[in-house]
Amino acid sequence: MNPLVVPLTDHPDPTAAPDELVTRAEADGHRPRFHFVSPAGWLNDPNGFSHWNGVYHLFYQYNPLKAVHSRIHWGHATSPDLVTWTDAPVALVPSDSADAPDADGCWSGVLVDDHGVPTLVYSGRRGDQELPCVAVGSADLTEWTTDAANPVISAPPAALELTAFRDHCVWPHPGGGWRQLIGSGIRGQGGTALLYESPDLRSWSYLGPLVVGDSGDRETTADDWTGTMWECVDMFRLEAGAGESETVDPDVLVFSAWDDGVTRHTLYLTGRYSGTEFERTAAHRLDYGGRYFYAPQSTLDARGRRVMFGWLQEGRTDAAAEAAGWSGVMSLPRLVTRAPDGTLLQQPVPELETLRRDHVRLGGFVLTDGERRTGLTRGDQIDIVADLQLEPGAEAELVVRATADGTERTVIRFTRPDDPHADVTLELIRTASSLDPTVDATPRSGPIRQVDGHIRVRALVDHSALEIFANGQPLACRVYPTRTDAHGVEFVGLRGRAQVHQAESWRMADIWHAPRRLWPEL
Ligand code: DQQ
Repeated sequence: MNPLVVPLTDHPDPTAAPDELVTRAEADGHRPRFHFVSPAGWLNDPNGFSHWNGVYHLFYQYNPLKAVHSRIHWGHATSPDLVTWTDAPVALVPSDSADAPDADGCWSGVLVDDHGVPTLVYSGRRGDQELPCVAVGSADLTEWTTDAANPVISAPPAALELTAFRDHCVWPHPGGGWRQLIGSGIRGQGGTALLYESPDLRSWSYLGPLVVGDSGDRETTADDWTGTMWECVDMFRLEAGAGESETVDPDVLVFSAWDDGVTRHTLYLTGRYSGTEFERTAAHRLDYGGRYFYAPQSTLDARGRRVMFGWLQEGRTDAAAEAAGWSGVMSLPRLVTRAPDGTLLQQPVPELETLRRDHVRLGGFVLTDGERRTGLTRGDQIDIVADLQLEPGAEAELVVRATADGTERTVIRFTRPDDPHADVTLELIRTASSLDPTVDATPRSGPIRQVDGHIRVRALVDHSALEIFANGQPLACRVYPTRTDAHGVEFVGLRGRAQVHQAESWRMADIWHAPRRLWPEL
C-alpha cells in the first residue's frame, strides 16, 4: 500500500452494531438535533468549508476515538443545501509514522481548487509544533493523499519571536500563483497574520506580517482584547450588494484571539487588503458569545453568498463531555453581509427555514412592567422570530428553556437606555439556565444598533445550543438545563413600555435520522 494514502485499517465492519460512543452520544438530551455535530467523539473548528461542483463540503477537527481534544483528524460531511448532511469518510488521519509532520494531529486548514485538483492546506502537528502540510484529493473529495514534501514550510520565519504558527487562509493570487496567511503572534507585540506566496502550493516564500495587533492596547480581560496569537485567520472581500454603494473598506479579516492556550473570542478587522498590507479601519466583535463562537471559517458559494460556520464550544466540564461521548457543535451556517456602516450582519441561511414545522403566530401586544406573555411554541428544538420595539428606558426579556416554576430559565434581555439614540444592550443571562452548578453561567452581552428602538430578534434553541440574532448581530452560547420540562417560552416586560409587533415560532425538524458511524463509509 502507498504509505502516503490515508490508512483505512481503523475502519470497522460497516454491518457491525453502532459504535458504543455513538449510542452514548445519541442518548444525551443536550445533543443538538438540527445543528451539525460529529457522529460522536470530539469536534472543533470547521475546516475546508467550500461549495465544490454544487455540493457543500464541511470538514472539521475531529477525534473519533474520544470526546477530548487529542489526535485530531479531519472529519468530512457533504450537503446539497446546508441543511441536511451526509457523513463522508474521515479525510485526514494523523500519520502512523512518528517522525511525520502530522504524527500528532491534522490541525485546521482550508480546501482550494488547484487547477481542478482538490487540495487541502492544513497544519500538521508533531510534538508541540505545527507546520503547513498539503494533501490532494480524489475528484469526489473522499480520498486524500498527503504530500511527500510535507511540511511545505519547514519552519516559521526565523527573524520573529513567535507565540505560535498555525491555521491557513489560502487564495489564488490574481497575478498567478497563491497567497497564504498563517495565524501567529509576535511575542511582546500581539497577534498577527503572516503572509506567504507560492507558485504551486508547495514552495512558499515569506513576505512579512500582513497586519499586527497590539495586545497591550486594552485590558486583557476586555471582550475585544486581540490576544497574543490569532488563530484561524479568514480574510475575504465582501462585494457591495445590488443597490449598495462601494465602500472604502471592502475587506474583512476574521481571527480568533488566543492567549497561552486559552481560546478567548473571535474578532474581525475591516479595512483594505492591498497585496502585502491590510490597512485596518476598525476592529469589531464577531459574535457576542465570545469563545462560544470560535475559529470560524467562511466560503463564497456558487450563488455568490459569503457563508460562515463557527465552533460552538462546550460550557460543561471536560469530564461531563467525555462521559456524554461527544463534544462540540458547529454553528448554523450563517449568511454574512455588510451593513451600510461597514460592519458585518449575520443571519442563518434561509435554507434552514425548510426545517420549520407547526407555525404559531402571535399578533401585536404591549409589555409593561411585570407583564408576561406566553403562547409561542414550547420546546428544546425551536425557532422564534419577534419584532420588538422598546421605548427609551424600556427593558424586556424573551425567556427560553424555562420550567413552569422558573427554577430553570434562560433569559435574553433587551435594555434601551433613556438616550433615544443609544444602542440597545443585548444580554444573555444564564444564572438560572441550569441547576447543575458545574456548567458555565457567565453572562454575555453587547450593543445592538437600533432605529426607534426596533429590534428584530431570532432565537434558535437546539437542546444545549442557542443562537440569537438581534438586528443581524449574533450571540451564540450553550445552556444545559437539567429538567426535562425546561421547555417554556415567554416574553416578560421589566420596565417601561415594549411593543411586540409580531412574534412567530416553529418546532424545528431533526436533521439526523440513521445511526451514524465514527468512521463513515461511502
Ligand atoms: N484548533 C485547531 C488549531 C486552531 C485551534 C486544533 C482553534 O488549528 O488553532 O484543533 O480552535
